[in-house]
Amino acid sequence: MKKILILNGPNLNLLGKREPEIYGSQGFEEYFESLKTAFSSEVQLSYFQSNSEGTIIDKIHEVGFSYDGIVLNAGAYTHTSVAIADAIAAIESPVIEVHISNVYKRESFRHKSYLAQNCKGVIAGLGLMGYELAVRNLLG
Ligand code: CA2
Repeated sequence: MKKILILNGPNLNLLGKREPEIYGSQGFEEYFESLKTAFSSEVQLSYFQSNSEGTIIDKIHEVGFSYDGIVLNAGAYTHTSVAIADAIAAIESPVIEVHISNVYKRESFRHKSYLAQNCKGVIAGLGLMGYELAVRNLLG
């Protein structure tokens, strides 16, 4: 069975609790359970969230040579982290960058991604559905 990791970065543990007008009202754990059920016959989905840059990098290294893909929402580290960009470049698994909000409709500092050039693709602004679309793409 194929294996895909969904990896969320800083503050995404607050989903559903704050700023519902930007990020929606559903918590990620609840959404992840429905995703896991929907894909249960096709892929082993796992989920990890961290607020720390180093922990996110460790997780990328841990799965990046054995998993069939990573769906990564690195949160604000997207716009700042050369270290996460380097980690993505160093692994073999394809990575799809996902953003819940349309970062291009927001502040200009959110328009820059250090990660995108090392990713298979980028999805932004489609809400939580972006994670499902990314998983579908990684399954081929
Ligand atoms: O749109 C996205 O998915 C973002 O990656 C979310 C990040 C933001 O820094 C990026 O520019 C775009 C922030 C995540 C914060 O999540 C919250 C969720 C609920 C309440 C407060 C923050």
